[in-house]
Amino acid sequence: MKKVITYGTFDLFHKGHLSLLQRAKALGDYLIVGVTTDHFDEARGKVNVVNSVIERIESVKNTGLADEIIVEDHEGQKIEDIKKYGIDIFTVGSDWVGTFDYLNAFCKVVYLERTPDISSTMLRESRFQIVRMGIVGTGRIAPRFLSESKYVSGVSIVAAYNPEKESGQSFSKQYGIPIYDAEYEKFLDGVDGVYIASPNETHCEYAKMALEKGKHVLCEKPIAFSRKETVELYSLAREKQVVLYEAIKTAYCPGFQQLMNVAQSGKIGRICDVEACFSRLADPDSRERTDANYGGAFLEFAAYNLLPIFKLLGTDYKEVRIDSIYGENGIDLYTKVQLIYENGMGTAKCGVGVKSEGQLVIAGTQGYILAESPWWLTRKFQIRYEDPNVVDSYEPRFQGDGLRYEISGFISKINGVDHIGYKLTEKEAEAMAEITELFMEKRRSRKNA
Ligand code: C2G
Repeated sequence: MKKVITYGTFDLFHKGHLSLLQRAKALGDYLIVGVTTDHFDEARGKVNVVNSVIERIESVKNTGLADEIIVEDHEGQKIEDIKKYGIDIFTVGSDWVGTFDYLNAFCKVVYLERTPDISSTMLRESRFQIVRMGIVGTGRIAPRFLSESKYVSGVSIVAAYNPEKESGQSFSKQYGIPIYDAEYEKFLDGVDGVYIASPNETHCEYAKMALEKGKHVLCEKPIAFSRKETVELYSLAREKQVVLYEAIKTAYCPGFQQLMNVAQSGKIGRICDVEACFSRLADPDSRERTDANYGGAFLEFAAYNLLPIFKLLGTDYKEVRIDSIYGENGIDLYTKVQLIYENGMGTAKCGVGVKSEGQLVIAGTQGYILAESPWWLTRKFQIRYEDPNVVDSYEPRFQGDGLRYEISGFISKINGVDHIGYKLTEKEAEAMAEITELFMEKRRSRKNA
């Protein structure tokens, strides 16, 4: 009996998939189809699959062509499967020519001609209209946003806005963005949504104006400096039926979600303490080190550090204490936020002029999780126990610089694929704004004293 194996995502199952399975089946007597898990797809950079793994398996099953269906959830599995199932032929579409030649050492590799003019990407784009996005602010992160958005289907960057004509124009030219505007209202008319990456103090106003015009908003942190403004922005978004997302990229990284899930799985017992630190010694002439009103360590890093605390201990803290070490110019070089809960505690340490170990430690009654720097991208983490010889290591894959996950989350929410926006909830964003407000008040009153 000749055994054939093939793999795929099979999202929005189409005639290209069907034809491939028919020809794969005809290559032998027994066909095994490996359907990728969501996690594996995310790990290999396919970030906006529409159908769930159950639905995708169902589509393959409905063809009646597969004698056996398995799931593919990690790299290296293909070799394992070939050995395990005694496979004679591995086959896949011609878009992969060359990639799987290494499997020739284990079985025969056949690339089947890909069906022209049909793909899941095309279907996703026709089913969901392409979201035309505009970039507000053309500074440091804008180019990263542009290059990362290329990995997300269903989004196109069509316009840029910057009140400073010269830098905005040269940015648009350099990156081939069709429309440039120095007038915000006009700029908004040409887009479905905006990515706000302008200076911190302008976020709230730009977001508000965009929401009022019924535009989706992905806004860099902090979205606003007070709880009230944040609540207002979210309720405006709800009223206008558009999506408002705060761009805290860690929240959308697949590894970070896995870390949160592992932490809550009971493996370390009850979670008692969450300690997160993120510091980067910024250039003394940079905005972070010189802008006494809107620069400093807290505004730069607190959102990342508070995220795991809120996710694991909730937003109903009992007490909060914020302490800073200030530079001569009044910016906070280092800020520590301590949150006390009924049954736990959290610490967030942020630095732009003080360096410390950038790690996330989650302490529980049975053990602890250690995610080393850069934990905010979460490429790896470990569970450690009393017995130092027992260590569980995790290495979630991570592509690019993480922005693609955030962009994809935003687009999925617009398309109604992610209904709840659980990766960063409104409640969490509001709790962050509450702490931000306290911090800003403290810094202001110190300045005035
Ligand atoms: N396919 C095809 N014609 C198309 C589209 C897809 O023949 N017009 C084939 C692909 O080449 C692949 C299969 O259908 O063999 C499934 O395609 P996808 O769902 O896009 O999965 P893919 O990302 O190609 O995964 O481990 C997974 C494998 O590497 C393949």
